[in-house]
Amino acid sequence: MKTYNVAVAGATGAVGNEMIEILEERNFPVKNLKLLASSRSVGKTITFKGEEIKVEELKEDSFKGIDIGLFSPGGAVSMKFAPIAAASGCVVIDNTSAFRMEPDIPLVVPEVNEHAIAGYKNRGIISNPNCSTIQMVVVLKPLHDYAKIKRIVVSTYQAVSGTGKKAIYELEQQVLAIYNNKEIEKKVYPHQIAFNCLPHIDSFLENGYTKEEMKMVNETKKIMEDPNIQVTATTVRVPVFYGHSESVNVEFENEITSEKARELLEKAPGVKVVDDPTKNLYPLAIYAAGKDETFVGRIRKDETVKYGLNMWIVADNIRKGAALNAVQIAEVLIKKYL
Ligand code: NAP
Ligand code: 3JN
Repeated sequence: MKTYNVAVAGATGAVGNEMIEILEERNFPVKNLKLLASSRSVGKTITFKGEEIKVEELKEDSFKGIDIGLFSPGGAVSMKFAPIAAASGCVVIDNTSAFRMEPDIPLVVPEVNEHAIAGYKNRGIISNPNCSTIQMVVVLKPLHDYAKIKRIVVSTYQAVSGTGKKAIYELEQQVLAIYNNKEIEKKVYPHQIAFNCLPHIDSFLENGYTKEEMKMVNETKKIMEDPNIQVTATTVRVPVFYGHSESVNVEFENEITSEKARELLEKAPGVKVVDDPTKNLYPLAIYAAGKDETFVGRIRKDETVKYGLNMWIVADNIRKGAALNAVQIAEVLIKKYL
């Protein structure tokens, strides 16, 4: 079997760590694995397939001989290093928002628009969408193909792991401090996150929305290849460690019953329907954590419009929302293109 030299940039982070685990779990044909992070991490080691690999500093010459670069070092770092890596012949799969909306860079969720991967040839870069967008489009694509979506109204309930390792620590520490009657520390979020919900993810824009909300609006249209789908979003951070949940209201051009939607989703790739209210069964973040599928339930008619549905969508934001989706793209890349 052909094997590949793979580099993970951002290897010590929440997403990078998960990418390394998923490469091992899925037995990705790795010849050599190079682990890259900031100068702060030089000297650390990470185990891959029983071997301790030293973390190196991400530098301009890091990509000589590398075939595939899995990037999650933050937007500014990707903006600088992804083109350098691509120029040295490496195909970059980038988890940041740096290139997502560039017209000649594919933005890919394999279950939805796998064919777009061919566009890696343009600039040697493929973008991985935002986690909240990924889990929503995996579920909505089969429904769009059947009944054509007119409008989506989504509210998210996003886990702290979406903000990285420091935010996971902040929630743990705040919970401990509150139980021990101590002052909480706020370093990552502007307000207490323990036992609270913050309607604020990423920075605010002039239109009153946050960047996270506008990522959902714009990325959905690009991935679904339909600029006419109307999307409006409210993104909320909740005190959950892993697993983003979403309340999604969809209005369609054509008729679609909740039974038909359930039938389509039972067959949809990467989707698992968990929808039996008589047994209190619906998707939950605590069960989605560590899983590959995107879970959907509470599928029901929106009784206020002619053709509409409401549903509840949950996925592991670090797996399907980031690392797994990136590795799935790499799998298609080696199978069909490299
Ligand atoms: P994290 O846990 O804070 O990890 C950040 C990683 O980037 C660490 O490995 C860090 O290395 C590295 N890094 C930071 N500055 C660097 C530099 N100047 N040069 C090289 N490496 C550098 O964050 P995360 O949750 O893994 O997220 C990382 C990025 O992935 C985010 O900024 C975002 O763009 C993207 N992301 C995407 C999704 C998605 O929805 N697809 C979800 C989450 C995150 P050190 O440990 O050495 O500091
Ligand atoms: O907050 C979340 O739940 C997901 C966060 C994603 C994220 C965090 C920092 C920077 C992104 C992203 O993927 O859109 C970025 C970014 O690259 O803009």
